[in-house]
Amino acid sequence: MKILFLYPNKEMVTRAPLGLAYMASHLKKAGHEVQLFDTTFIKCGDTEGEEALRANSLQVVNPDLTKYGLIGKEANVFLEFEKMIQSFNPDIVGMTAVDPNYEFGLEFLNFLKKNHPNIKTIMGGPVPTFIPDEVIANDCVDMICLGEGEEAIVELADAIQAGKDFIDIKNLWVKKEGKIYKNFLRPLQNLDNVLAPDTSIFDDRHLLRPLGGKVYRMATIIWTRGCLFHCKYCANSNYIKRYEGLGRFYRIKDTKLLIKELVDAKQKYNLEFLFFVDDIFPLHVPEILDEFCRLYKEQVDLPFSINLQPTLVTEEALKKVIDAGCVNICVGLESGSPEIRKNVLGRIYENEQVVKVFNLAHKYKIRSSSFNMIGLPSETKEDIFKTIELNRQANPTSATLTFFHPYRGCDLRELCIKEGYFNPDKKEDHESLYRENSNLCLPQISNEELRKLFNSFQLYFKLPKEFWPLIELSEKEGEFSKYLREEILKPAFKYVTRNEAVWDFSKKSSNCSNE
Ligand code: B12
Ligand code: SF4
Repeated sequence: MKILFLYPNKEMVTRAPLGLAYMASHLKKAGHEVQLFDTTFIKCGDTEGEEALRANSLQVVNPDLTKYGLIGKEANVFLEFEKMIQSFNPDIVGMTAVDPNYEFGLEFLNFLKKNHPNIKTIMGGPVPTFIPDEVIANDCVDMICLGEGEEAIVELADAIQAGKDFIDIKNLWVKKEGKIYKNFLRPLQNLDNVLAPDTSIFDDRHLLRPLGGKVYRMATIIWTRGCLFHCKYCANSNYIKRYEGLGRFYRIKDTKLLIKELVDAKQKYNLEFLFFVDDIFPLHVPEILDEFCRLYKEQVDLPFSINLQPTLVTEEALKKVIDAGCVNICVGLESGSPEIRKNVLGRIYENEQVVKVFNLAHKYKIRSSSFNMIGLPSETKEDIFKTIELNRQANPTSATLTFFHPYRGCDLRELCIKEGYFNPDKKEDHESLYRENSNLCLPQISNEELRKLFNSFQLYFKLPKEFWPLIELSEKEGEFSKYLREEILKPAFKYVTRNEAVWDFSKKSSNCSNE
């Protein structure tokens, strides 16, 4: 069987979607052929790439990424797709969908069905998992996969190849002769049986990522699956409900298997850096952490980054990972208001806990980044200033900021629809705008106010408070504001952050080039 995966990604959001890579490994092992059509490096519209948007709002200072070939090719993306279909001639086209690429992806499946009605289509990922009825109702979608796909896609390919019926494969909903067969979910995967992801299906440029002012050959790694928390702005709150009774949601792959995968990947892709994107890096499981740190140092020995939940961090555990090579931590600070965290986000911790984690990063001289959101239900301007204040206290190297959007699967989506903050039927390209604009209509704060605070966030965060009246002045319309921002505030910001901007993780001893 020939399976063509489709990644209808908005331009320049690099980092390969590992779900497809895991399925590619399993399909290839079962003797099937796999290729990928990926739109990341083709110009698909006027939206700027993710890194350009982060740089525009002063969140990062990046080198010239075009020098690394990180640029969208000028081409008709549908003609490129058609060329791929003609040359590979797949039996199945399988698309992965997160909210921002769902509508865009449907355009490809519609195009495909018009020109090649016999090719079977299947969609997987968070979108079909959370709104299966809506997705399967599209004429261009023959099947959907709910939840994990490794076993289901192999069973499907095997069955089609053998000429067998495939209406009863667990995790799949299958359309046949006007009827939809809705199968149950299978138990959650034992991660020790999941093969290493085959990332060779992706363009090599997905490995090129800027961090701290330099570009590295950096792989995205996921060691665990699931999470222990139920934050209301995260899809995990509903994944947990879907998987009830089907096994433990938070799973950790055997450390030795993981290390073997990392050693192989380091060699195969000439990697310089590993970026662990686990929802929860297992810092809280001492025996597993000890084994990981020992084997990682002995066998992998690359600088790495992890995501941390502040309540799970102890100095002892963090020191262990730092000794093993961790040079960057990303911590979900999200909001500086304890009330918003508790009542809106369902994320309960004290401000002091967050500050403590960043103080540890400073103590051990590693880079740190906070994740923050603005534009939350019931969040006022004062609350946003609490987020700025907490970042000032914690003083991460960088503070990533996005507009909150109620993605499908998160509990807050229902609230936002019920309260009229968000109209899910408005067909706009809104889900991809989380770095540019809020798509909510909140009674307590206008979108214009939010945009201004978004644009000034980094200035309020990094500049001395004496500058704050000037920052506020610069938020007004007009030439003087422009002058203030470009000629006074930005140079001052550059001056203050000059020691923080450039890190060199290729050097073993010292990380920050200015130290
Ligand atoms: C790494 C990551 C990223 C990376 C890489 C993106 C990527 N496309 O993978 C970056 C940082 C770029 C990113 C960006 C964004 N992300 Co993100 N990301 C993740 C994260 C943490 C891990 C993804 C992963 O590798 N999972 C492990 C693999 C094995 O699982 P999987 O991807 O779900 O795939 C399995 C199944 O879904 C299924 N499957 C998937 N596709 C297909 C296709 C077929 C044909 C079949 C049969 C099955 C199938 O089989 C796979 C194997 O079991 C997840 C959270 C999570 N834990 O999954 C969020 C997550 C996917 N991201 C999310 C969001 C919202 C975003 C952003 C919009 C930004 C934001 N505000 O956070 C952007 C979107 C950009 C984009 N184009 O993808 C949400 C999606 C919610 C939704 N309703 O769409 C998630 C679920 C986070 C959350 N918990 O809420 N993300
Ligand atoms: S936001 Fe993070 S900690 Fe909270 S449920 Fe999602 S992955 Fe877990």
